[in-house]
Formats: sequence, C-alpha cells, structure tokens
Amino acid sequence: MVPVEAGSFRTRTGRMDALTEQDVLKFQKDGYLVVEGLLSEAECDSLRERMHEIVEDMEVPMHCRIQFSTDHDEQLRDQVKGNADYFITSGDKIRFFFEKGVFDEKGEFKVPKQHSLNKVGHALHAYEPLFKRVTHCEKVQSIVRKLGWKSPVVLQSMYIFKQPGIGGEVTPHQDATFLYTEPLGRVIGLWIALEDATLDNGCLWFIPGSQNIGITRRMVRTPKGSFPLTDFIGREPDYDDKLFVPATVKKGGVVLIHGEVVHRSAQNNSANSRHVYTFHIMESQDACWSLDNWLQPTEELPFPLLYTR
Ligand SMILES: O=C(O)CCC(=O)C(=O)O
Repeated sequence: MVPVEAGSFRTRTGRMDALTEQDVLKFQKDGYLVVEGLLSEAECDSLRERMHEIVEDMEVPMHCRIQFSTDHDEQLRDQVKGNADYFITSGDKIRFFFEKGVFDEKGEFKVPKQHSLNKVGHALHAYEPLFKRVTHCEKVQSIVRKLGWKSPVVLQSMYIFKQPGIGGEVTPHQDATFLYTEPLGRVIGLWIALEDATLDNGCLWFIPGSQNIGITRRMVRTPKGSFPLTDFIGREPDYDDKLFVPATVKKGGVVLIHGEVVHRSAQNNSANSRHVYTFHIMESQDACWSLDNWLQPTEELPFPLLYTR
C-alpha cells in the first residue's frame, strides 16, 4: 500500500501546500476549482487495484442488477420495488450500480464484469481502508480548512468508472438536488481523477458562477410506505450548451465542486476509461441536513467528521 501524504501539490495558480487565497476566491467565483497533484500516480494505482479486487469479488443479487441513470424520467421509471430499495439503503454500504445494457434478459453479464459498472457507492470512505485514508488525508483536510470549514462531515463516497465506449452521460445537475441542506452552500464534492480526465473520455463540464442561482430541483423521499421511494420536486431547466466549460484534470488531481454549481459529463466514446474516486462533505456547523434527502446517517454509520486532528 502506498502512503497518501507524499510530496506537495499544485493548483493551476502555483505550487503550495494547500490552496492560495487566489484559489479560494476562484472557487467562490466559479463554483469549482481544479487542483492538480493531490495524489501520486502510485496512490491512484493502489485505489484502482483495490477497486479491481472489489469488483472481482462482487456478488449482486439478480433483482439488484440495476442500471444507474441521472436522467429525471429514467430514474423514476427504473424504480421497481427491490432495486429502488437497493439504492436507497446503500448510504452505509458498498453497492454496485451498472451501465445500461450490460445484462441479458436472464440477468447474466453480456460484457466482462470489470467493464459493466457505472459506479460503486456509497460508503467506501467508511469501510475500505485505502479509500478512508485518502478521504481523511492531510492534503484533503488542509484544502477544506483553507476554505474556512470548521466541522465538516463526510456524507457519501463513490467510485465512478466511465467505462470506455459505454460510460454513460451524466446530465446537467446540481449536487444539492440530492444532498440538500439548510441553508444551501454547505456541501462540496471532491472529485479525484484516478486517470487523466480529458475531453475524449468524459471530463466534467461546469457553468461557472451557476452556484449563485439557487436550486431548481430536489430529490425527496416520499412518505413512508409509499412507492416510488423517491420523487423529484421541480425540473432541471434546459441549459444552453454554450455556457458549459470543460474541467480537464490529470491523474491524481482533484476537482472541488460547489453543491449548487451546475455540471455534467458526456458519454465516454473513447477507448479509455476515466476512473474517479469522489466524496461529498457538509459543513455541519450551523447547517441542517434535510430529513427528506434519500441519504440519511444511520446507527451503523453516522456521518464521520472529516478532520482527524
Ligand atoms: O463523474 C461524473 O461523470 C459525474 C460526477 C458528478 O456529477 C458528481 O459527482 O456530482
């Protein structure tokens, strides 16, 4: 296993230990920030190797072989009992979500299983030691402290594959749609590229400054005993494609994502995968986590504090 504290890291505005004032201002202005060199190549490879083992060992019941979609209508349509439950109870587990069309009518894999997954979520940060170490590493803590956060907690984590050829589009959204707090502005995603994220393999695209327009859609739990288990309030507007700018990042870099900034990623039509490890944190001081969110802390896994010192 490779240590996760080696070396200094670098933003696009210079070399330093954490973020500069300039970086913080850029993040506040644009709603996202690319920071190169959070992890070394070897650290990225260790995470990828561990995920390879997890996928080799995965066992997914037939009724849980579900595809993951960020499309509003597809999400509602795909909620059949059993698999909706598999998603909504995944906050304190390590579960598997697949790309479209990877199973035949009997539920058997049509593609090699290492190439079938859209993502694994949502508690790698709690149960997988290597992912836990990266989540709480000095550099991450230093970035978040520089943003002025006093008492951040880790909400969820995901490993996203963006498989070559079939890695699906992620439609424009704001993370606060799914991770709602009062007041807003208390959630950030840290999206760590474990391979170069490029224009060809489906890097993130952002509408800079869009974190200031409020949110247009919320995913909420429906009342206990009803079905589907979640619903949406509001709709995502049709954003002008020309407003989006790409955020390419090299292997080992991290993209900071404000909870309200509008972002998306395209289908990966290239021959290369685009693996990332991403997790979301919330500033818990003076903020309320919505009981309507799909994700809830559990007895098994309360949201852990990010800072360890
Ligand atoms: O990895 C991607 O393509 C999209 C991830 C994303 O939108 C998110 O984590 O909020």
